[in-house]
Amino acid sequence: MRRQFSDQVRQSAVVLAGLLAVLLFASVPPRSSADFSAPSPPVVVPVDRDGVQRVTIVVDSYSYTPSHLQVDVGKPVELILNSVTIITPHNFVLKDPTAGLMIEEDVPSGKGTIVRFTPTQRGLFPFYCDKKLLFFKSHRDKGMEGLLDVR
Ligand SMILES: [Cu+2]
Repeated sequence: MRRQFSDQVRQSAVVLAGLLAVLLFASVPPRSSADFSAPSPPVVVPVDRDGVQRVTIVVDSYSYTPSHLQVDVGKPVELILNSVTIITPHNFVLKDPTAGLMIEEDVPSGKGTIVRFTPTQRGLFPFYCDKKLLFFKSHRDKGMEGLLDVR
């Protein structure tokens, strides 16, 4: 009798734990571009005399400034990423294989990096820093992300 009772308790505990796990899992939505509310209006990247859409982005912990960019489709883009951090390394990740964009560039502390590409599809493309220290939150989770609006 006693054993039966403890078995029942154990079974209930397992069922409860399962339910809890399902609830926890279900309450974490998948990340998408819709999760990032970019500051509006976007910075319209100007076209230089050489036909390149060129903009300088300040890379800091944990931000890109500006973080919301608007560019024209089919014209080359040049992002001049200037890090102003003293120690923390960052990077710039913009990946959308269907749009032919597979960018992952390191931005070492206190240094500059230039990212060049030509967008061939219109759309909203999130970019972010995926650096992360041990068990801490990723830089993206700390707000280090932005949005490229290709029109
Ligand atoms: Cu970072």
